[in-house]
Amino acid sequence: MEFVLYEVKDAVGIITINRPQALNALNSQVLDELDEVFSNVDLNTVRCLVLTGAGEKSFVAGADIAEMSTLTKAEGEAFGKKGNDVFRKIETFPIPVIAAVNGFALGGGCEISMSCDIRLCSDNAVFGQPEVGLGITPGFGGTQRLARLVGTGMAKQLIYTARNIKAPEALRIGLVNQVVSAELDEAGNQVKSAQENLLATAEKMAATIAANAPIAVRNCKKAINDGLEVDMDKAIVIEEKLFGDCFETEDQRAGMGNFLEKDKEKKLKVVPFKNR
Ligand code: CO8
Repeated sequence: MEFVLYEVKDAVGIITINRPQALNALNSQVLDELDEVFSNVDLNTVRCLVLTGAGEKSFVAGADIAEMSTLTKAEGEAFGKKGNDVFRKIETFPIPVIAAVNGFALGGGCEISMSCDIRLCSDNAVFGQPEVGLGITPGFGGTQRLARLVGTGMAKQLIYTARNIKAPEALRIGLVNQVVSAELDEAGNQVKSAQENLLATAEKMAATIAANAPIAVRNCKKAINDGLEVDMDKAIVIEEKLFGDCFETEDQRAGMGNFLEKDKEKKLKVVPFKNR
């Protein structure tokens, strides 16, 4: 692959969009490669993913403006669908995906981060939906996911004004879960850059998630995602079914067994997912 890197550390997969010469902008090839990487994640061994961008400056500076500049209406719609299909795949991917947003997350960059389950960002991150300034609407789910994440009024304000916001404001409005700065030692010397610390924080969170019961974690993601699309009466039925689905699994037996046996480490002795 030319533009997407994939690395596995224990049960955590790290996907890096690697097109720094264009600030990791999403062209068709990047979208195709992302689709392929997600299709090839070994779900028997990997339990959580981290998605990030190469370099310190940019997570993803949007869809590729040069590629989009000459599209016809039909081609524009098809390009939107291409991105939406990949982003929906991320959103509904069986295991959690953490976006580690290092720098610019504009347009399609903000949108791909919103298709992830959790967003962590470095303190130099900049979010925005600048599309109306380019004569288009957000086209990779921004009009839908931003409103769901930060509320209709704030989403409309950000999208209509095309104003970029910095990490502290993104945190304040609930667009990101956490802002990560450089790690300093007691003397104030930098131990890790914000980018390094961001990745370390994301990997640590992913490892924590990966150490929990995998069937339960998957069912939580599905329950939250599917439940948000229906009314509460239907939503609690979705939860009941996924809750029930956990029983008689090794996850549940081991998880509750550890508690009852007063296992000091309280570590889940869960089997690989394929042995379910
Ligand atoms: N597309 C293509 N190339 C890009 C993009 C992009 N989105 N962003 C940056 N680049 C390229 C630049 O052209 C430049 O290339 P070169 O060195 O060959 O000239 C290189 O990356 C470095 O960029 P800059 O020199 O501009 O770097 P600066 O530090 O001066 O500025 C910015 C950084 C502020 C991030 C600036 O690059 C910028 O404004 N980029 C565009 C941001 C943007 O508007 N993004 C939204 C795009 S629209 C979108 O994402 C819609 C998604 C839905 C699509 C639906 C399709 C139907």
